Amino acid sequence: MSDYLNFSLEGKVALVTGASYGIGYAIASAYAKSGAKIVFCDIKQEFVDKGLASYQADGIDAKGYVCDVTNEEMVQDMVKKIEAEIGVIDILVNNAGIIKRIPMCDMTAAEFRAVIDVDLNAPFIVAKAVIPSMIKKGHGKIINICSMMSELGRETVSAYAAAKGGLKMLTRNICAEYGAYNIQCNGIGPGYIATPQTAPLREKQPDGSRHPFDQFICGRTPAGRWLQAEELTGPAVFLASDASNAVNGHVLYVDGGILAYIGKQP
Ligand code: NAP
Ligand code: GCO
Repeated sequence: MSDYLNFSLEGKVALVTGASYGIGYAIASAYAKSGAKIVFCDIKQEFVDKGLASYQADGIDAKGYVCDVTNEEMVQDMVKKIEAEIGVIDILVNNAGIIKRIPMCDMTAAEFRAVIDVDLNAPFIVAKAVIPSMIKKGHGKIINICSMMSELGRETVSAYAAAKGGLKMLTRNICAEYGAYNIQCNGIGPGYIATPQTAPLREKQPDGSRHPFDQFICGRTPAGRWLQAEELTGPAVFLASDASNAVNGHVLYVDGGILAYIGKQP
């Protein structure tokens, strides 16, 4: 079969950061089912252990490392260990991320920096750690998990939007700088996904009614619902496979149509 229709990840090593649960877990699981060897990291051993137990329960043989992706020394050490123990990383998904929902003028510079550190500096650090071996190997796939906030702003998420907007441009710049080495760097821009990160936006109100944001976002989404992390996996496998070798510097929005829609008339 020609590479153009090769969606398999057979024999590839995939590192997904922050993949003990949530979107990272869904993507890593889909990669395993497409034939890849899965490696993931999380900031705490307890979350790595929980993640390993989940992967095992799903019949997935994953390897987990404790690594704070904002710490360049830890990242460099982790990548060296992965290369020695598993093999050169063919696919990197920069998934680890945090958000702080604070009105900008109430946010401290330290809080702003903390979000930028995980959501923008860390993808730079991890990509920089894996690219040299990808160049030597003659190919590589880097997928950065962007956001609606790579394109849109909203109240209380200034740091997160700045980071995710920057991540879109980092994606394009890695494409520009390393496309010549057969490295494709693309983004996935999820819409609103039901994960622990968005749980506060879906919490039932004291009177049992839906959270106002829950109602708002369903009205802003043509699909009329929150998306599931598993709905990102097909696009994630495509961008990790040879089928996307001519796709580079692109952010694929998997948002149920939010970016195309002005919103339901009240
Ligand atoms: P999540 O449930 O909060 O999971 C985030 C993961 O990142 C956790 O495993 C977390 O580990 C890990 N992490 C955080 N800081 C880290 C660090 N310094 N080093 C290593 N791991 C770290 O988030 P999610 O909803 O799955 O989102 C995953 C990615 O998708 C994020 O980049 C997020 O911005 C993006 N995204 C989410 C949505 C959505 O609607 N959910 C939409 C668009 C984009 P700990 O638990 O140990 O902190
Ligand atoms: C928020 C949400 C969003 C999602 C996602 C949307 O507070 O608006 O957390 O930012 O996480 O990034 O694409």
